[in-house]
This record gives sequence, structure tokens and C-alpha cells, in this order.
Amino acid sequence: MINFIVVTLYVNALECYLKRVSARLKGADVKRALITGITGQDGFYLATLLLNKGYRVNGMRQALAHDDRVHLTALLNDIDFHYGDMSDEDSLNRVVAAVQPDEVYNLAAQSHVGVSFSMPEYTKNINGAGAERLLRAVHAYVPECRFYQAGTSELFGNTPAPQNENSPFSPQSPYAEGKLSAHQAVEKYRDDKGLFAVNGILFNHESPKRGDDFVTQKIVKAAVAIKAGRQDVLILGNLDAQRDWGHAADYVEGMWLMLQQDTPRDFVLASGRTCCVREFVEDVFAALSMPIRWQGKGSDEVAIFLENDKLAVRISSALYRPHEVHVLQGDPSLAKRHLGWSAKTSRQSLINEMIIAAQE
Ligand code: G4F
Repeated sequence: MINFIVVTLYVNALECYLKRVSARLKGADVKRALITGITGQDGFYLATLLLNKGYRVNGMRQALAHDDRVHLTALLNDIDFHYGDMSDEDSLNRVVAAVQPDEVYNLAAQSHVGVSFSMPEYTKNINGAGAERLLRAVHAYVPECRFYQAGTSELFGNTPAPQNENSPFSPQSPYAEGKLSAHQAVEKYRDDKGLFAVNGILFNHESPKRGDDFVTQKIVKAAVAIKAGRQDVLILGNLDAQRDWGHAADYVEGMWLMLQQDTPRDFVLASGRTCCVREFVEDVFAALSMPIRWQGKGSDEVAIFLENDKLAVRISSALYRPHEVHVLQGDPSLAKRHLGWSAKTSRQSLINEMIIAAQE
């Protein structure tokens, strides 16, 4: 049985490799994708998916003092990189005209909701006006190209859960305001200018590639460090916020499926399940065999290790956001019906995978 699994894995890997080589050799008749924001978590998973499907993958990257392609180390020879920036319209025109993509995935963003309160103008410029600049470039140079916009469940704000494609938007942060204007720009280019452009309204999706400033990765890395004796305590903000957490690898498949449909349409991608930050913390410590109990209320709430009564978690009110989105829980039934998509990875599997990666 093990021999059979090993042979199957080898055959799959060989098949993916041959597709990549053939994509490089065939050139013109191979589909070309352009991914902005390729250096982030979703960029890694999407680039991997598209390379395995035989696409020629182009990635736009910013001109930075350091090389920010750490997630992409294994793919560097397979991706064509182009310098460009969502704030620089000329650079977007140049990249789009040079690549002549069949599909554009706009993943570039200032993606941290909390940070957006400190940098509202920058965030709205990149997340909102930047998306419109890219749409203009695509419409001007490759009007037959299909366009995916990375939308977000943050658009719903505090609209009651479960949220679906018809739920009203109510942005609560500069991040969500920027994303709302991108969402509307996609509608404008689709409805008024005939572009095949779609918004994927994605709920939270995580992985071992998640940035350290997002709560799931922060919790996992801190818990692993506490277990290893490298950290004393985990400090968090709002424990009551509820999020619908899935695995990024599942969500990029949904992005691709949206661009393979006959007609362009927006979809919610979500697991359909939600839990609060407090529960996520409990699950991570439990997975590490370090059970905790909670005591106290509000900013005085703490978690204590059952084993030795030591402090595990405390709250810093500096980590609370000026406006919070309280409950996000998506209804992915439209995506299930039309795309055959569903979030396959359970929260427990996601946590286990993140823990293993953090321990390496
Ligand atoms: O992990 P987060 O920072 O993700 P958030 O704000 O939900 O945004 C993520 O998901 C969105 C989709 O819904 C994306 F559009 C967005 O780009 C990003 O990927 O925070 C999750 C929750 C928040 O309610 C936050 O207040 O965790 C709460 N939280 C509590 N303590 C914390 C912390 N968040 C962070 N980042 N750090 C904390 O210490």
C-alpha cells in the first residue's frame, strides 16, 4: 500500500513538472496568468496551483531593499517576475502590456485591517484606487483578459451572519473602504465596459505561510515558543471577535474556478463555520497538550495553564481596533452550487499543519 502511495506521489510530481516544462517550451498557446501580490500567502498557493495546471505564471513585485520572495524560493525558476506597484499607473500599464495575460489575479493589497487605521490614505490608495488602475490597464491592453479581484468578508462589517452575496456591505475600516471601492470598480468594468471581471468575497483563510501579524499565526507561533520555553506569555486584543477560518490552499482553487465560468459573477468563499479568537487559542494550546482555563472579564481576562497555574494569555487594550467587525460567518452555498467549490480543510487540520510548520 505504502509503495502504491509513493509511486502515485512520484507520478503526480512528474506530471506537474512536465506541465511546467511544456508550458515554458510551448510559449504562445499556453495560458498566461499575471498575479499581483504574488509574494504573499495567497500568491504562493495560487502560483503553485496555476503552475501545476500548466500556466505560464507572471508575478508583479515591488522594488524593495530586500528580496520579499521567501515563500516562493522553490518556484523562482518557474515564475517570470516584473517590477510594478499598485500606486504607479505607468508601471501597471507596462507590466500588463508586456505580459499580455489571459487571466489577472489582483491579490496586491495592504492586507492588515488593524494597520489600515494607522495608514488610511496609503491603504485606500493601494486597495481601492490601485485595483481601478489595474482594471484600466487590463481594459486598455488586454480587454479579452479575465480579471479576479481579491475581495473580502470585511466588506460586510457588522451585517448579521451568515453573510452571502446579497448581504449589505458596511465597511468598518479604511481597509474595507478601499476594498469596497475596488469591488465597485470591478462591477463598473464588468457591467459598463464588458470586461470579464469578478469579485471573490473571501472569508479569512490561513496557512503556515500566513504573516506573523495575523492572529492565527501569532497564536500558533507564540504557543509553540511557549512550549519550547522561548516565550513567556501570549498577548492579544479582542478575544470575542468571531471569524470563519479556512485554509488558503482551498481558497485559491475557488479563485481559479471563478475565472473558468461562462459568465462573470461574484462569489463568497467561506467554510460556513465560525469561532471566536478565544476558542482558536484554546484549540491551539490543546493541540500542543497544554490545556488552559480562562478567568476574569474584558481587558482583565487571562488564560492560565491547567498543569501549573502559570499565565498563558493576557490582554493588551492597545491591540483592540478602533472599530471591530464582530461576527463573520460566510454562506458559501452559491459557490458550492455553481463552482462545485467547498472548503475542504477542517480548522483542526489547519491548526495542526500550522503547528508543525512553526515547530520546524
Ligand atoms: O487575523 P486578523 O488580523 O484578521 P482580520 O482582521 O479578520 O483580516 C483578515 O481577514 C480578512 C477577511 O475577513 C482579510 F480581508 C484581511 O486581509 C485579513 O486577511 O484578525 C482577526 C481577529 C480580529 O477581530 C482582531 O481584532 O482577531 C482579533 N485579534 C485579537 N488579538 C487580533 C489580535 N488580531 C491581530 N492581528 N493581532 C492580535 O493580537
